[in-house]
Amino acid sequence: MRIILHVDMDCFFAQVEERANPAIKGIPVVVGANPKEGKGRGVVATCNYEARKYGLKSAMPISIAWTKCPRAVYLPPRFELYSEASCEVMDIFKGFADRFEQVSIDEAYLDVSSAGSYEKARLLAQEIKDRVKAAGLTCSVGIGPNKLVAKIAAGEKKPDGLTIVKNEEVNEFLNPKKVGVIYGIGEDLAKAPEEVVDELGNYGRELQRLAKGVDERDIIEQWETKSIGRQSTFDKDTKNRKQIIDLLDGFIPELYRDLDNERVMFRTVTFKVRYEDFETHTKSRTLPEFTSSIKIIRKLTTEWVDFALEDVRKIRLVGVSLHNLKRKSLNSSKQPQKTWNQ
Ligand code: TTP
Ligand code: MG
Repeated sequence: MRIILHVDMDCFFAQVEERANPAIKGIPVVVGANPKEGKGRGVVATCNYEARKYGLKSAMPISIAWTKCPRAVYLPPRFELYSEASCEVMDIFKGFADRFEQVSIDEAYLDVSSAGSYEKARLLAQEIKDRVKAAGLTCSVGIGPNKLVAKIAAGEKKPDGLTIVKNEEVNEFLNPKKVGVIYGIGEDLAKAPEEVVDELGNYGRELQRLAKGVDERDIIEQWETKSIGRQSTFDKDTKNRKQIIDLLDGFIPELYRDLDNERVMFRTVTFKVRYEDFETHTKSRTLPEFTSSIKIIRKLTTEWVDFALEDVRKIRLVGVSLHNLKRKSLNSSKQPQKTWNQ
């Protein structure tokens, strides 16, 4: 049996701001453009549930938000902070999934089929919610037989919700939903006669299946960086120490750039050497702490080159790779936030 879980963080940017500054918890918080006392252009990115009571919502012009709720705290977005919090919660979700697909900064699908039953999946969802809460945030979870149903279920009770729709409950759950909830389709199409659907071609048939809650779309797992490395073969086998060290030194800026692009630190450095007869050896060192220091790479590889040169054979190839990677914390919560109000 296929069981899909969809998690969506509640009022994401706003609650990350609340976590960074608990003093604004409980009062309306709006993240978005500068309201300039009602003259501001631009829109609301999101707002917390207190602000939603005043009719504020994502994408609303900030000037309208201001007329509806001038006493809210208006904050400029701090994307680094949200992206850091996103990594934090995605790491939690991943730990519970057979397969995992992040769909936006604050939502993900988890294939939890191996739980075996909806009861077990509920326990899993509760555990996810507890872990997220321990990190100071809340999320809403939907569980269903496919992505579509799980996603709609996650939106059913917000904030801090948990909704389960089993196979046999799908029709009952989807039928009363307004056209629009099911990606702009719905009841009408679910009941449309064959000929009408045929008129629409393959896309129409796919839409009708979705409208009936039938969704076979798979979880698409992202490729994850497991290691970063470079290796190169010499034009001619060599025992020249300088030539070998120069080649390895040439890798260092590239490794550094990869670490930076992936925003990761490493703990294990591996050196690879292949001799002229193709015999290949590797040596690894795991450091006491994660680091992004490239100095340590140079120090270790130099040591290993000297060791490799003790062998009588010439060297054909050398490589260095970094494993045991961990996402870097940006520490952006330490940067002070200013409100638009001040
Ligand atoms: P959503 O998950 O759509 O909204 P949300 O998390 O703020 O609120 P909900 O509790 O209803 O899930 O979007 C996630 C984040 O994406 C949101 O916090 C801010 C950003 N966003 C925008 O910047 N503009 C938009 O129009 C929307 C919809 C979201
Ligand atoms: Mg959300």
